[in-house]
Amino acid sequence: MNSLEALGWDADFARAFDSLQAPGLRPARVLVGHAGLCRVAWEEGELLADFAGRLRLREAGAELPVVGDWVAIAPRPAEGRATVHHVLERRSRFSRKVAGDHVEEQVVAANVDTVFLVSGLDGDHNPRRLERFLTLVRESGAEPVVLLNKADLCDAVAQRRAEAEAVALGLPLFVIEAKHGRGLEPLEPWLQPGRTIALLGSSGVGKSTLANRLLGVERQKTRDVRESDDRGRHTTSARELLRLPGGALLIDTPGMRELQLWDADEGLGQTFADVEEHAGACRFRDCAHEQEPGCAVRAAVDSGALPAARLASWARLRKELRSLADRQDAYSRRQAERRWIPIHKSLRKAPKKRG
Ligand SMILES: Nc1nc2c(ncn2[C@@H]2O[C@H](COP(=O)(O)OP(=O)(O)OP(=O)(O)O)[C@@H](O)[C@H]2O)c(=O)[nH]1
Ligand SMILES: [Mg+2]
Ligand SMILES: [Zn+2]
Repeated sequence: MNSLEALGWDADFARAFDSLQAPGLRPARVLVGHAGLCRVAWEEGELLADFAGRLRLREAGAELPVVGDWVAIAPRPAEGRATVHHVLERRSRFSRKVAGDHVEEQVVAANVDTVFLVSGLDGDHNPRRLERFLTLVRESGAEPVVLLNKADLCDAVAQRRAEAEAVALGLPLFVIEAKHGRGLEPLEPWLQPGRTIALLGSSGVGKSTLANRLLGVERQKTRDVRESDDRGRHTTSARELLRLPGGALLIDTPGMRELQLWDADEGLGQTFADVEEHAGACRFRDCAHEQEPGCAVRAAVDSGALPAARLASWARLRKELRSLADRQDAYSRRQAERRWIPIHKSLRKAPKKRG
């Protein structure tokens, strides 16, 4: 038996569920999602769920149930099965562009309260990558907490920490050693019962190692020391909602190699609040802070008030988002045209009116 509250249920989700007015359906939370199937937890245990017809349509795309989603199911407990009929509105969602050339949104996790953004203090540490991850997290609606892991492998912790703080702009930031369980006490406030935390960061930074520490058992497979040179491989492959002994819910994720942003203008603004602050004083409202006269951001860089690297990162990510938006427009146009074709055909086939 589960209580819905222990799974993260609250008044907002209850309201969303009630507004469906779907007699016979029950609320459940997605523990792990696969193509066309997911495992859910509901008040009476766990079920394997398929999707109702409406959700199987190709257009469903970003609306398909993913780990963390609250869904309305028609349970068939005797069979251990269920069918998902609705995905409740998401409080937060992690989206990225699907890998490759397709210009489509891929939602990878939903209803996450806090993200532990993990970065390795070994060779992996990179403030520019941290900016990219922060932009994604800010856009998602979840609260970011920055964790600098593997302190034992770094002999310049103070310096690395200062570099990360210059990018995190006041966000909670902690130095930890997941492998040895050191420095984890300050994470307590975020690990309250019913709260959902996702671990995010590049492959090999120690997300699953941290998950195991928090779980208190070696449940998640971690990269073997012997394989530690094998940078191309991801040890974790599925995103799964895990229940921690203290009652919090944790999603371990596979390190994302190709982290392409999706619609993250707001996330960018928040991540680069220092750039935005100066931008308010630019002469032109849509100033790109390049060659425009009266640019307060360039002036801030010249005077040393804003690090040049921050402006460069902002410009790089903004360019990426602009180009994505352009391709997205072209893509939706093509999709819209494609939808029209069958209609044209059927019009052609329609018998001519006699007149
Ligand atoms: N020295 C040291 N090694 C660590 C620490 N935390 C994790 N590691 C090691 O880092 C390696 C990678 O850890 P994982 O937990 O598998 O990394 P991950 O982020 O889950 O990787 P993916 O699942 O591929 O995304 C393992 O060999 C861990 O033992 C730490 O605090 N110190
Ligand atoms: Mg892992
Ligand atoms: Zn400007």
